[in-house]
Amino acid sequence: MKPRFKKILSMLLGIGVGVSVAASAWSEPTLQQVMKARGLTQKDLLAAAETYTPTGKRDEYIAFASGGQQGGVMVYGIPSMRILKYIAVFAPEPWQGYGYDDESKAVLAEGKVHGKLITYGDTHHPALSETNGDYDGQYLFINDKSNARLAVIDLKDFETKQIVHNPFFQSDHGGTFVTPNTEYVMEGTQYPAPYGGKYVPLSKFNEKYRGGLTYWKFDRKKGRLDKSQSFVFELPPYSQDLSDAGKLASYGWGFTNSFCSERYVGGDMQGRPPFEAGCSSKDTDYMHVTNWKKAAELVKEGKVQKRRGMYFIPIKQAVKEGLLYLIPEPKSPHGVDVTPDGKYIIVAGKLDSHVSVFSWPKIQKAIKTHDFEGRDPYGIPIIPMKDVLHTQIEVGLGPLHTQFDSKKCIAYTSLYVDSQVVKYDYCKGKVLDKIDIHYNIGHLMTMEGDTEHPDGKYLVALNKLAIDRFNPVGPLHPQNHQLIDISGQKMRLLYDMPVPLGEPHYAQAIKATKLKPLIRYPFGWNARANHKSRWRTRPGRERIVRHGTRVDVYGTVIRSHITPEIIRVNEGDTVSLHFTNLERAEDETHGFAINGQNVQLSIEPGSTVSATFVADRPGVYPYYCTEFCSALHLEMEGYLIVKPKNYKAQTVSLKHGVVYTKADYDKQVATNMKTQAVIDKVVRYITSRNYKDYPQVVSLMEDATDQLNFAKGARKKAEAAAAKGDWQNAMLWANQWWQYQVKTADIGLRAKTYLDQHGAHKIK
Ligand code: CUK
Ligand code: CUA
Repeated sequence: MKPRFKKILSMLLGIGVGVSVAASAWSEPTLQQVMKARGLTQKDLLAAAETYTPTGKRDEYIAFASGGQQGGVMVYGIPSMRILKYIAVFAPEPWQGYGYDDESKAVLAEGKVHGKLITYGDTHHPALSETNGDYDGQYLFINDKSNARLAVIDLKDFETKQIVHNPFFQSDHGGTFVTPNTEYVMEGTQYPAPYGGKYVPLSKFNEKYRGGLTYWKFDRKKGRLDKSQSFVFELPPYSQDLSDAGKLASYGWGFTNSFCSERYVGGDMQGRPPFEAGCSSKDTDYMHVTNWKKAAELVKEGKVQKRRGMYFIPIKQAVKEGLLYLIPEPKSPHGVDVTPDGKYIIVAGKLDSHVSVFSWPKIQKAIKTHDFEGRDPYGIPIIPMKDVLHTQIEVGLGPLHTQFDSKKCIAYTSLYVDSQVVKYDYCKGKVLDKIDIHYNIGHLMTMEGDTEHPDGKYLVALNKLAIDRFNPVGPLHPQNHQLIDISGQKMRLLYDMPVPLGEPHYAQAIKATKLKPLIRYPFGWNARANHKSRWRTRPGRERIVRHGTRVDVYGTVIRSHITPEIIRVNEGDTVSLHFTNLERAEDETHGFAINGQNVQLSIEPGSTVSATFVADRPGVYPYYCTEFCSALHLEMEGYLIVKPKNYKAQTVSLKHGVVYTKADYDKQVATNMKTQAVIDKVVRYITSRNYKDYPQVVSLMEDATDQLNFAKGARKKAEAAAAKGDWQNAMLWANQWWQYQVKTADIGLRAKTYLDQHGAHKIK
């Protein structure tokens, strides 16, 4: 902003203009001095230069990482590793009002398990929606392992829109993974259990306990998972683990591995050897190969029965129709990852020092020629491992998960026990490089690493332990995400990011340019449900409506007041507050908190947010805006007055505060006139530029116009009161007129600054 404007505005606001500090006597330290003082090496400086992101600059990739037991998703930029947001999913999050407003409570309620509200999640695998095998930046899915739930996040506003509970499963792990056009979202069980959570004694484990794999149909138009069009594969009570969807060559198929195909049930207190012994006694477990494309066709032809509101494919039917096969894989495997071309499936076994590379063409051939070595106890054909293996590569101890490079045949696998990442060529079966990780890596991710066209460039190691890496903060340590450069032949560690969240399992990173989130909502939007709110309220239409003991407050928020400022109800009333944010400017969210009611709302520009509670205790409850939104933010306040039952009102006139005179009024009006001159100047400046080319500025101008109209309204009231000699009200309304002017000027100057910074030019 031009100093002249700033100075005038500051004068009017009564704020002194800061005196700039005289040029300092000492000069900036040299690079060498900083290196010496902080003990940095040349290598450190290089890593710093590769990750440091100067103020105003943005990241090339955006990562979506599981928040683990925190039940949400963490969003950060790469390579800066700067955290941008925690998306609330399965657990309440007050800053976003998630779990505190009626709209998000409805989303959380969708995730009830047998009627119980669950307010945490154990999130493991985020999955970005795909179109033609590449991330499209539209949606994000994530699972809750402990409660067998999935959630849908819309990347238009980074909000959770839906939670679904699997009516069959008691846990899930092999989700979420999407098919190449997000036709389906895969969700596999982890711990076998009787379907639907029924009681069946453990002695009936083999007969009645089951695993499973659900293909949730995604309705992209609605942006919702459609339970009624989804199907579930019945699977044996092997502990199914991770999944991945086939792509290109293997399109139409899915892969899910398992551990504990021994079907062992522990019971240390019953004198039985523990699970860990019984679940790793055999040399191999099974990879499950499922044909979802053909299953979808059968569903379409009406050949699949429904159970629990979903299509259900019994093992028998799956075998008969050729939808399900097993392939032995080295014992207790973890990750199963399909290569970008879809030709290989890489399985890494925790207890085996190899990665096993299975060949899709060979698997296909075995299926076609009925090359089976037998059937499992449930009648599922078993394809001989040796016939479909491409190669096995000795990579190190505890291999878990695999990700891919932009370069052909190059993969990276995490080594949990060795605490390393190994880089290798899976076509030739050759190890190329290893790098030490600090400590115990679980998942790893490369940029767009799950797509048909990975970007390579960076790899993030998602580690289980931080141990002594950071400043100690008590026995519970932060997690550690390590950024590694993979653009060259040798991997190079660039950065350690401590994360004070739950255990990181998986993450995915997308090119930042693919994300196009909203800046503001359409007017009166219910952001959780993605439609207009029935409670939206236009300026000037605020009202309080009573129906029996229910009181609906149709309110608005805009700098710097909440309408209404006084809400009177009776003890025992059900109060439902509905606030619409009238702002159009970017980042003008207002908060709303009220004493003692567990209500904390985040009302983003354009949105309408509700909160309902019973006013069960008489009293006076201050409420206010919780976001520092303007100079008069603290004055964005009001009172909820809950009148006791049987209260006898006394008539007392509302008198408080200072008494004003004509002189006060005249002085205020003089100030208002000067302020108007500043506003006019700013407006002239903006309208003489090509401001209409900047949607940001256009919406700021709309906001400014609103405020100016409010100013006109207040001015009329001031002048009417002055005409009657009511100097008290004349002065107060004159002051309110000025408040609106100040907001107008503030918005106007923001628009002007934007134009100056974005090279707007004069128009003739
Ligand atoms: S899991 Cu945690 S490191 Cu749930 Cu994919 Cu492997
Ligand atoms: Cu709105 Cu502070």
